[in-house]
Order: sequence, then structure tokens, then C-alpha cells
Amino acid sequence: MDTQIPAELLESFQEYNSFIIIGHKEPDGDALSSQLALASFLNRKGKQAVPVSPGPFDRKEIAEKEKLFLRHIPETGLKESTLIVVVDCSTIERIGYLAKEAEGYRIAVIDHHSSGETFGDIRYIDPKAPSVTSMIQKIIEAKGDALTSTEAELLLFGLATDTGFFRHLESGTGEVFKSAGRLVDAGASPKEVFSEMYGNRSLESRILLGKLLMNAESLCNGRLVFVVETKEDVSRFGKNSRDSDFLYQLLTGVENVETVALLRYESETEISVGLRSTGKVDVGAIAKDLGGGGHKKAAGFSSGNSFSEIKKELLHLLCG
Ligand SMILES: [Mn+2]
Repeated sequence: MDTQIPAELLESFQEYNSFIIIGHKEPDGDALSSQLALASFLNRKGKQAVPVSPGPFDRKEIAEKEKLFLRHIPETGLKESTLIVVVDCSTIERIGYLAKEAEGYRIAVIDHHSSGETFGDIRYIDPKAPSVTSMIQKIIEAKGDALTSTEAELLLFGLATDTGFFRHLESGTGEVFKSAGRLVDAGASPKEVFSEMYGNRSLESRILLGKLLMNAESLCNGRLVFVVETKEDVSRFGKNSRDSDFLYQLLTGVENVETVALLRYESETEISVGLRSTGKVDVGAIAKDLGGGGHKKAAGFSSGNSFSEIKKELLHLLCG
């Protein structure tokens, strides 16, 4: 039985006239598409809805969308009549500096993460939802509204992002395909969404991929694959050449592998760690223990430790 949309949320979409729609920092296709589709829906209902994102828009497939977002909550002084909607965030920290700007507003949360802290005044949380865009689709369809083709395209983009173009879905998820079918009928093109997500990459991004693969390490009798993107890689190829989805796709396909860890130099004081599981290991729980978060099969955290210290930590947790 999936989670129903709280009546309070649907009522607030009627009652309020002004909405600020916020997604997480380092945005992805699910967060941004959820924001844009919900804003589009509310705007055509005669409301004023503004998408705000803390950025940065580093991921290649979303760079084009940056211009559609404000980077700060507009100072209108209308806190009482404005509802903030936070999407795809398990904690308020995920919206970065916007958390401070959001103080004093009423907040609704729409999210599908299984872990996190309770925040916000109205909460629509469905850990079974494959993406937040699928929850937004439910909201739009709840009152029998038809989707516009732009909304349908956005919603398919978000769904495709969080399901790895449907390859993370298991049996019993026929509903997801039925709702995807409605998106395609409403004008979304899987072909276009696919090339938006995976096409148009630089040759540098492929060379970086080759270099990372060359240096990938097999640990714990092959159960863990460990990849490091060094400071030198970042200065040679730039962060725009990153294509982690494709790297994970290749490495989770290695025989006997249970976890893939991708460590990347972000700055002198920060290394980001992405974790992917083929199913046996709950990387969401591991990331949470180390100060991050995510899902059972895809999670991450940031660390101030060195590459070798993080490696030691992960070996202890995953191979102990
Ligand atoms: Mn998501």
C-alpha cells in the first residue's frame, strides 16, 4: 500500500497563493525536475511559484537548467502567505545556506528517502516512491489534472535519473511503468530524456573514466571496488568531466562485487565519498554512520580525512 498524499498538503496548495520550491544542494535530475514540474503546475493554477536552488549545477545533464532557478529566496516580507516546499531532502541541511533564509516560513516536505530527520510542518514522505517526481506526478493527477508535455518531460527525466533509467527497479513495480506510460502519452520522449541524461559528453569525460578504471582497486576478495579521483585528476579534467553514474554502472557489473566506493577530491579540506551497493550491503546505513545519508543502494558522505584514512574506515566497515 503506498503512502497517500496528506490532505493537509493538498489543502495548502489551494490556500496559499505564493510558493517557494526548494531542492537540495548539488542538485540532481530528480530534485530539479520535481521543483520545476511542481512550480509549473501551481503557476498554471493561478498561483505564484518560484523554484530556488542552492546549486552548484555541476552535473553535465542539468547545467542547462541553471537559468530556471533563483539562488536565493526573494525578500518579499510575505512569510505568512508563502509556503516553502522542500523536495528530495532527508534533512534541512541538504538545502545548504537556504535553510537560514527559510527560517520563519511554514515548510512542507516532499521526499522519498528512508533515513533522515523529521523537519517541516507538513510532511509527505514515501520511501517506496522511486523518485520525488513520481510523488509530484501523483499530486498533479490527484485532482484529475492533465499533465502538460513540459511537465511530463520533466517528470520522466526525474524518474529516469533516480531509477538509472529503470534498471534499479525490481519486480512488483508495475505501477511505476504505468505512471511512466502516462508521461509518455502526455508528450515525454524516452529517447530525448535518454540523450539528455547520457549524451552530449566531452571526450575528456571518457578519458577521465578510463583513467579511473585503470586505477580501480579490488578489495575484500573482490567484494569492494575502490576508486579515487585525485586532486591532479580534478585539475587536469575539471569537475565538469565527472560522469559517476556511468562509472558506477560499469563497476557494479563486476563479478562478486557488493560495494563500489568512489572517493573524489573536492577541496583541500573535503573529500566526497559516493557508495553504491549491488543489494547485499546497506550503504545508506554506512553513509549515515559516517555523517552522510542516502538510500540502501546509493548513498554518500563528505569527509575531512585523507584518502587512506577513509579507505581504512571503509575496509573496517565493509570487510571486517
Ligand atoms: Mn530523489
